[in-house]
Amino acid sequence: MITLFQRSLAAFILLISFAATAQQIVPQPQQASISQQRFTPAYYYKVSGLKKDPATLELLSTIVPVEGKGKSLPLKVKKLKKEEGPLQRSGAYKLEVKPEGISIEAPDERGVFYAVQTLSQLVQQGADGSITLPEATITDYPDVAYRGTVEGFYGEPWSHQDRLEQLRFYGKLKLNTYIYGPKDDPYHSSPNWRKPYPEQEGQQLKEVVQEAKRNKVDFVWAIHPGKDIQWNQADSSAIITKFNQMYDLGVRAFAVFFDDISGAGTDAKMQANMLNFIQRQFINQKKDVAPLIMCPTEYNKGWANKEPGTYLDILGEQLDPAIHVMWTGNTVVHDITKEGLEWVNKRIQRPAYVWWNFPVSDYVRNHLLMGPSYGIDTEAVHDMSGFVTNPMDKAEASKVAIFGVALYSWNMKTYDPQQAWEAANQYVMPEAPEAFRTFNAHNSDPGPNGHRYRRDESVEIKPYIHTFLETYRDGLHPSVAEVSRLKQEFERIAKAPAEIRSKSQNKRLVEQLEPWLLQFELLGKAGTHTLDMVDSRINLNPAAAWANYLRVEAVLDSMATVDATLNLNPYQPGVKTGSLVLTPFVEEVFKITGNHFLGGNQNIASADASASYSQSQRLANQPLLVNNKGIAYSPMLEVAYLDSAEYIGLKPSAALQAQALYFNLSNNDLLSWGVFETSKDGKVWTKAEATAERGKGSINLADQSITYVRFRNASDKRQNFYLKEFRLEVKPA
Ligand code: 14T
Repeated sequence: MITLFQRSLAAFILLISFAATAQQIVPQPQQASISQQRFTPAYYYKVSGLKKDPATLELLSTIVPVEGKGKSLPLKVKKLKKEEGPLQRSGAYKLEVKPEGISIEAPDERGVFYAVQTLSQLVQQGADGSITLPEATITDYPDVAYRGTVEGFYGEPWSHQDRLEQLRFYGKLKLNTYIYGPKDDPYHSSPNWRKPYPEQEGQQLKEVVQEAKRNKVDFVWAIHPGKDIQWNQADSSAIITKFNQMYDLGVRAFAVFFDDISGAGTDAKMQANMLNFIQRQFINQKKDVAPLIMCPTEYNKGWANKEPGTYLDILGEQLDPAIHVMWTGNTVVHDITKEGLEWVNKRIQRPAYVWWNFPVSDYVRNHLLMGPSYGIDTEAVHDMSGFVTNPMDKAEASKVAIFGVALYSWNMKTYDPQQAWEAANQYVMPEAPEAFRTFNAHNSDPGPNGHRYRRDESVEIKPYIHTFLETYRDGLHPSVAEVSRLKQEFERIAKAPAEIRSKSQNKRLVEQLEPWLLQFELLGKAGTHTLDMVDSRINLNPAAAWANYLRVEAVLDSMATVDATLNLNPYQPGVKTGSLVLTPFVEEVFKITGNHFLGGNQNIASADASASYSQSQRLANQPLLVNNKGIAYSPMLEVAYLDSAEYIGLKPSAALQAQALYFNLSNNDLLSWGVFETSKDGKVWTKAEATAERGKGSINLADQSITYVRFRNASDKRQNFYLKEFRLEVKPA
């Protein structure tokens, strides 16, 4: 028999091992044995073998004590002896942590730096500043040689500060590549690719290059000359000259992009000639620059000429084998599959350098892409030479997706998109991980778009939403349990933005999210009111249901205002949140409930409109205002008219009882040509006695249980008036 004590002991042990896994190394090392027990280093560490790399030494000094008097422990850094296999890769390392000392072996400085980054994740600091370490033996190396990002989107390029912070982030996650190619930098592309950067821009790029070096990231400067390139000696020299200028700023890695161009620049032979020329005249001449990278014009299968011997085959045959060729997959924005890569690799005769167009949002600028990095094949390790993601213009917000790419490209076999995303939420916003997770879970799908690229969103809540809607659409009440499950989520949503704003230390991230935080908070409120509304109906409390209906309407109005006034770009202006599941849910439940109160059916676009009752087309199209003052036509500025026998009226459903009609039609002899009438069924009409002063007055309708009210032109000719007020005061039945 298992005693309660045994059970809680088991739970306790489970908790410990969970805590241990929770502080795993990211990205996951290839081989690691890390002890559960921790020790406190007895003395400071005497470092040897790091003289030539002051940046890494400085980093190390922030992790373990490296200065002191008297006894010390050894921390030995050694060049990894001619070892075969993956440990020869740039960034590989062996790290051994023992109470007697620490040893690091690596084939290059990047490997040493990565060992120190791993060490920084092993170390724990007590409140008193003392540190502990676990015994550990780690053998680690990257799966993909080039890993990182390509700042390759259209729109406002990242800021200087954003870039510096990104590079520090990459260093920690063992990403080694940042390709610089913002489409809207005029010195990267036309018109100014031939010109040197102005003093200030050049200076800033120099700083970025320095920060990249400190973090062992290759800063790859890309040129985009294809829009107006001339295939002549002058433009070949212009590229070399520009590359030399960038070399003088410290750049040691280069790329040439031929994407998104038309005309003469798209010629494969000319491109290959030019690139081979750069390879000979520049890359091979400098002894210290990384392999050249090119982005082809036909950079995805959808755009590729499939005829043998065409564009991609020409590059494959003619391009110097040392040059890397980028590839976005089967379409511009697509999952990355092994089969897809095999297809292109055959043609370009080398493993493609993947340019993954996620989480870039330049084609859906009203959305954020905060979901997991999934749809990248974990079997494709041998089919790619590099893997970079094209991020959002919001650098900080892109960290969630980039984190996933770091884990994927370092250790592909163990990559799990969901796990990586959970860890990313923690890593990117440690002060409010749950709120951030909630936000990200409902801000991931780009919405309908030209690339037909969609992402999961609101995955956990989706099944509940579906059963709820199926019931509610049939005019039935969802279960109380269902309502409260959904309400819980919307309450979480309503609270998340305030928590993120108040707790996150990352002000830049919060700033980039802000329009969406605002919208998300409103969505939380709209959803909460929506479920209160349904709850009131389940509890047969129509007055509360109506009050909540009006609250939902008010919040949806605010959401429309946010969407219409923030993030005003000319492409996809506005702010969409929860757009795949939650916002449509709120809107549909609102509409169904509107139909219940106001009449009409779901074929009519807006429930409000279905309450209007008027056969003059112009008046029937006039929008209605529904609020706690009742149901009213929104006032018209221009002259309104009714032809003989035409009418203007309102017909809420039986769920609302008419209390009084308030009218102001601003016509001196209104009652000489027109008549107010009421009806229960829209067939039999009764004249309602009214008095009016200059066309203004009211009619008491309480206790008559009527649903139709109208004002009819009883004369034989057209009559003009002003629609200043036509409002039915209502009460839920
Ligand atoms: F170079 C390519 F690999 C590439 O993806 N180019 C652009 C890229 O800069 C952009 O951020 C991305 C996402 O919008 O798609 C490419 O740009 C396009 C794609 C189109 F389908 C530009 C126009 C298009 F019609």
